[in-house]
Amino acid sequence: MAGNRTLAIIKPDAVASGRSGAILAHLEREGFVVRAARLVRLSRAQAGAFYDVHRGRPFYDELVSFMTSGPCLPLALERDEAVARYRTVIGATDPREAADGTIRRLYAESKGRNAVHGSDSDENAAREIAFFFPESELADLAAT
Ligand code: IDP
Ligand code: MG
Repeated sequence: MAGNRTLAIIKPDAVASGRSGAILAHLEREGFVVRAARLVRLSRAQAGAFYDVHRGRPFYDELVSFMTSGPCLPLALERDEAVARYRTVIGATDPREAADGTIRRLYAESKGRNAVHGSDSDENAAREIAFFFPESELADLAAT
């Protein structure tokens, strides 16, 4: 079904500070179901390719360095209106601008080290999920 999946990444700051469990619990409380998960230490080439849309921006090198600084936890998540609902739950990119109770407000350190990634469209969600997970690794919820 279109529009029901998004790609989340619990970023290296949140994994290193032991917030992965709290963030995952927050997402599950908000109705997201985990279809796939993998702890991964990205190479510079992988992080650069994932964030290729930002290549040339002033924060690009900082972003690639941060995303390769330790393991991160990509998650393929499912619920209705997944992209829009997830963006609401995580809040604005800069935690100082994120609404009270959002994941970035609760757990992010700064605009760069901001705890979580989220897809920004259904098209990018499909591309980003495929970047980390072959379709065959997405758990079939109907079979559980
Ligand atoms: P998003 O993660 O809310 O979609 P984007 O604008 O797509 O935000 O930026 C991607 C990531 O790049 C952000 O989550 C953040 O980690 C980093 N980033 C964006 N803008 C800045 C900045 O001004 N300074 C440092 N890092 C930034
Ligand atoms: Mg973005």
